[in-house]
Formats: sequence, C-alpha cells, structure tokens
Amino acid sequence: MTEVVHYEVRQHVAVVTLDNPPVNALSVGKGVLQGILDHVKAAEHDPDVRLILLIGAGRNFSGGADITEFGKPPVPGMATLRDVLAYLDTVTKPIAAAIAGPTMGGGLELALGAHWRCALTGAQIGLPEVKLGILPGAGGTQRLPRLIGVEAALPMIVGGDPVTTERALELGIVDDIVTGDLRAAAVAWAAKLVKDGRASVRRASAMAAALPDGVEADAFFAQARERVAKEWRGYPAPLECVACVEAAVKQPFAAGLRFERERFEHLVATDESRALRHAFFAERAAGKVDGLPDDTPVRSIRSVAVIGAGTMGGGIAMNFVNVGIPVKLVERAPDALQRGLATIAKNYAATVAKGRLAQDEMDRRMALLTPVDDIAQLGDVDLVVEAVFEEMEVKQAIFRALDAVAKPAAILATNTSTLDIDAIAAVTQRPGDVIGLHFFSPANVMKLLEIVRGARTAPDVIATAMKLAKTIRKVGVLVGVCDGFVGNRMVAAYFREAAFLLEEGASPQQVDRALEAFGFAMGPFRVGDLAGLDIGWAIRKRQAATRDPNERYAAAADRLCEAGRFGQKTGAGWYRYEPGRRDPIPDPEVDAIIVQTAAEAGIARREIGDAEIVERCVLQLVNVGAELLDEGVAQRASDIDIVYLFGYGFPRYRGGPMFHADLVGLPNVVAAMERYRASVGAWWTPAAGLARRAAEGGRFGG
Ligand code: 3H9
Repeated sequence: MTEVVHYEVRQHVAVVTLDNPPVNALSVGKGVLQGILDHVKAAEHDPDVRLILLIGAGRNFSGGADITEFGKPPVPGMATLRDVLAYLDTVTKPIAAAIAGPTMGGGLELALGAHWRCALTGAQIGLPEVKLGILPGAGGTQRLPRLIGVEAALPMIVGGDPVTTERALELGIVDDIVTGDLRAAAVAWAAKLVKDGRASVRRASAMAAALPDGVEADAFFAQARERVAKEWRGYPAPLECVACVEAAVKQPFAAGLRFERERFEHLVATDESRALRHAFFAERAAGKVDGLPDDTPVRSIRSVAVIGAGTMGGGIAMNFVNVGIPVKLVERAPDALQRGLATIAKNYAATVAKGRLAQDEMDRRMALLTPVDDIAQLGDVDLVVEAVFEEMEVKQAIFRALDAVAKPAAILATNTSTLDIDAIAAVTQRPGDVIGLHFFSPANVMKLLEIVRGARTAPDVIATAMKLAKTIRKVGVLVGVCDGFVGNRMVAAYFREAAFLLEEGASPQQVDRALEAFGFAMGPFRVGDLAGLDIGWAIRKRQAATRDPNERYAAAADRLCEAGRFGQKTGAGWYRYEPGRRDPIPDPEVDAIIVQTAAEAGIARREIGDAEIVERCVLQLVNVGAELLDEGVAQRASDIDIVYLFGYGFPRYRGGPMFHADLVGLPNVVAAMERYRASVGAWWTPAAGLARRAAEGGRFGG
C-alpha cells in the first residue's frame, strides 16, 4: 500500500504531509485519516517537536472528505475525520496548517482544527458541502463562526462559494500569506512562529461564535431563514446550515457538534444529496470520451472565426474573446456586421454598468474582435464556427468555401441544432476536421455545449473540442448525430406532451406551475413565449409534408402563431404580456383556442392533476433519453443528465431526468408508461433499453 501520509521533523516542526492525489481527499478507506491521526499522536509525544504542521503534497491542501465513500459502511479500525478533529482538540502542542490550492469541505475543517493557518496566494478556501446537498459535518459549522464571526461565516456555509487567500486573511481564516515554494515557505513560517514565541495553542472550539454588536440572535436567524428559503427553494441543506450556525451561537461546542452531526447524517441520506453528488460526478464524467486515450493530441486553438453575426454568432464570439482568443466575426452585409458588433458592445456595456466588468477589460475584449466580410479571409484561423441560418444548402455552401480557404488542420465547426453534420462534412475534402459545436442561447451565458461528433470526425478534433469547452468555461458533452441531438430531441417530446395535456384539459398556467413546482426554472409554455413561438412554427411548416397524418398533432401552437402571437416579443403567446413587464398573464383567448383545437381533434377534456402533468412530461424526457442511449447518440445516461442540468433548467437537486428515473425505479417508470400507452396513446411505448433494464432490475446508472 503506498503511503498516503508522510512524516518528518524539521527545525522542531513535525511535518505531516497528506499525499493522496489528485486532490488529497480525506479518505477513510485508504487510511489518510488514520495516517494523520497516527502521525499527530507521534508528534504530540516526541519531545523534539514544538509544533505540528499539516500540509498537502501536490498542488493543494485537501479537497475534503472522499465523496465516493458517502453512504458506504464504516471501515473498522480506520479513523474518520471526526476522530482526527476530536484528537486535535486534545493536543497540547500548537498545530498549524499550510493551505494551498483548493482547500475545501473537510479539508478546510481539518485546517480549522489547527490553531494557526498560513496560505499560499491562489488558494480557494471554502465549505462547498451545501452544493452536494449536505453540510460541513466535521465541525465546520461550529468552528468557522467561532473563528471569524457569524456574519462572515454564514454565507460561506450556506452558499458554499470559496474565498481567495487574500479574502481569507481579511476574514481571519488564515493568519499569514506565504509565497514561493509552499513546503519550504510553510516550514520556515512555522519554525518562526515557534522561534518568536507566537505559537500558542488557540482552539477555535474554545471561542464564542459572535454576532455583530447589537444584533439579536433570534431576529438574525429568522431573517436568514427567510432569505435562504426563498433563494434555495427545493434544496433542504441550506436551511439546515442556518440551523447549525444558530446552534454554534446558542449551544456549547460539544452540543453544537452533536447537532451538526445529526443534521449531516439526515441530509446525506436524502434524495437531493444523492442527486447533487450524482451531478458532481456526472459533470466530471462528461469530460471523458470512451475509447479516446488520455494522451490523444489536441490542436492548439489560438484564433477563431465565427460566421454569422446574429444573436447566436455574436454570443459565440463573446465566449472566445472573454478568454483572450481573437475572433474574426464574419458577415457579408456591412450593416449586419455593424449591428452584430453593436449588440456585443451593448451586452458588455450592460455588464460594465452592473459593475461586474471593468471598462478597460471590455475594451480589451472588443479589440479582439475583427469584423470580416468575406470567408476568403479565414485562411489563418485555427477554428471556424459557422452560425448562420438553419438551412442545409446555405451551410453546405459555406463549408465548400471554407474547405477551399482554411489552412490544413483548421477545425471546421457548425453550430447547427438540427441538421446532419455528416451531410455538411461530406461537401468538404476533410470530413475528419468537421464537428458540431452546438451552443445554447444566449450563447455567452448558457453553460452547455453539445459537441457533435460526425461519423468521420477525427479523434484529435474531438479531444480538442472537449478541451476547448473547458477553456471557454462551458460544460462540454459529446453526442452523436441525430435530429435535435440529445437536448432538443428530448425537449421536443416534452413540449409535445405538454401540448397534449392542454388538449386533454390542462391550462398553460397549470402545466407551467406543476413543472415549476417540480423544480424546473420555467415551465414549457413560459419557455416557449420567451424563445419565440415562430421558430417552432417555421420548423413544423417545413415538416408538414412528411408528417404521418395518423399521428396525433396538437394544433394550438400553430393557431397562436397564425394569430400573430409569437410570445413575449409580440406581447402575446401562450400568455399575454403588458408593455414593459415580463410576468405572464393567463389569457381567455388562449383557453378558447385550446378548447377549439381539442374539439376538432375529438378529444374530451377532463380534470388533470399536477402529478400526471409532471409524470407525463418528465417520463417523455426519460424515454427519449433511453432511445438516445440505445442508439449510442449519448455515451452514458449521466451525460444526458448534464445536458438537462446545464441546458434546460432541470432542477439540479433532482440530478437530471435519467437519475430521476433511477430514483423512481425503472419498473415503476415502465408501469406508468404502460398505463399511459393504454389510456393516452401508442407513443408511450417504452424504449427497448428502458424495458430491458426495468425487467432486469437495472438502472441507467452513470
Ligand atoms: C466533505 O468534505 C464532508 C465533510 O464536511 C464531512 C465529513 C464527515 N472526493 O474536479 P476535478 C476527484 S464533502 C472524491 O476534475 P479540479 C474528481 O472526481 C467534500 N473525489 O479537479 C476527479 O476524479 P476523476 C467537500 C474527489 O482541479 C478528480 O478528483 N468538498 C473529490 O478541476 C479531479 O477533480 C468538495 O465538495 C472528493 N472530495 O478541481 C470539493 N474532489 O479524475 C469537491 C475531487 O476520476 N471537489 N475528486 O474524474 C472540487 O470541487 C474539485 O474537485 C476541486 C479540484 C476544486 C477540489
């Protein structure tokens, strides 16, 4: 077994080094915590040792408890983080911790069990447990408020965002900043503490958790609860965090610790925490491509061209200039090009006005944009992203032109959301260099990037695109070619089901309310009104000739468009909107259209419960997700979840549609689908892979 904790004594300082790559997770099973405990005990009893220094090997102190061990049985004979911290509180020698890199969760809790802390510039210091649906369960909620005061500690515990080294110094989390080589600097710092006689024993557990002067605890926590409940609807952990910090104020340390532990044990067993932990690992898994070796070479992307300066093209261009990559923005008509640039400038100016971007940074980004009116000028760029009108002939013409001018090894990407990438690649002499980069609107804001591999896309082009997603701070998910790829193909079934529910008796506001109560950021009809109903209408008109006349078709959306109701932009869609206001107002005219179309289709309307609405809409997502897995369009179920969490406002605390289905239980999912197949229609047939997994007692899993 490799040694995961090392020990040496230098200048009377016992250096206990955590060495569990990649992030020094505090694993029980691997013996990290037992190792710390053993070495600290040895140091406590070594007469040569005057101070004990905890430090991490590699780039960070510790990323916290080992999340893969949650929910697993205890390991007999192995110390836990709580055991270590309980022992640290009995040690009679000063203990210090050297913080560097991500120092999070249990990692910070361990450091809080020390009496002195130094940190290297560039560290990220925080308690992100809440993002995993839990709370700091090894004393973090009790020690941090005691160390830095309740007002500063509460947002760190409830929000989970890390602070910088400099901020940690201001807050009093760390005592000193060190620079240079961490190990050398930290040992020198610790030795100096001893030499200067500063190294006292100062336990956070012995301090009092203070509120600002004159602030009364009950009122403070009542206000905090109100704020947190509003901001974190659906998430149980943030309110529990407030309760624990309140315990830090009102109860002795030992009682607060017991309370924290009990709330931690409760939270770790909730579906929300399981879902959030799934999301954490799913996000990391999404970056991996099956069958693509880790050492696949990547092409360097130092310059980009974006073809099309519309809303989408402009948003895409912003992603690159935001990270310092110059962009040629291409549009043939000079006025359209100027309009595109002006929109980008307006977007940045709005961010500057909000104080979230410095004016000179905006100027720097704008200067990275070069307007270009001809594809012939793209001979020197490393990547081209085409973002023009969704028409195959138009795109093919552009790719033919690109093929003629682009330098060898340039990557040619299309932002198509529906068209066949292989048919686009086929017009070039270099189909291996062609890939889909499907951004979501607004492209400068939405985190999701579907990376669409064509049949002939080269492995290094895929690897480059996956890396590029990280560079531009997107969550890249690799998908295969099919109509709508993963996200839009699934959402089409979801929207269709929502429209059927209207015909059968629900109202737009009931459907939206039910799905928003489930946790979606916005219900489908509000989304439709925001995005504009004319887009879907145009697509449906194109598809009309090939539509199976025997298939059920909900006509209400077309009727709205025929009446000029395109959504928010025309002041009316599924709802009505008053000028200058975005809140939707239910509209009897819409109800009349729905009743009329239902009658024409011969559908008898009935009362529909919210549970049915949610079940039908979400299970449609699940079933199409299962089809996509069957067809190999998605690599793994968790990738589908990531698409939905980052691109479609699916509630993170439910983990994504596929994880949700696993929680419901696949036999229950199939039973519900069979029920709807009998009562609603044939499209409720379970996908083969779903039926198979249900029959075998399986799950979608990761
Ligand atoms: C906790 O501490 C509970 C306590 O309060 C109470 C206990 C009683 N465990 O993200 P990366 C893996 S809860 C296990 O790509 P980066 C990760 O899956 C914990 N594994 O690197 C990945 O594996 P793979 C509170 C972990 O440099 C690899 O390490 N802490 C853990 O972009 C590299 O990760 C947190 O919530 C872990 N704790 O970012 C922090 N952390 O290579 C969670 C990472 O197989 N971690 N892995 O895909 C993070 O936020 C980031 O990983 C970090 C590094 C910022 C540390």
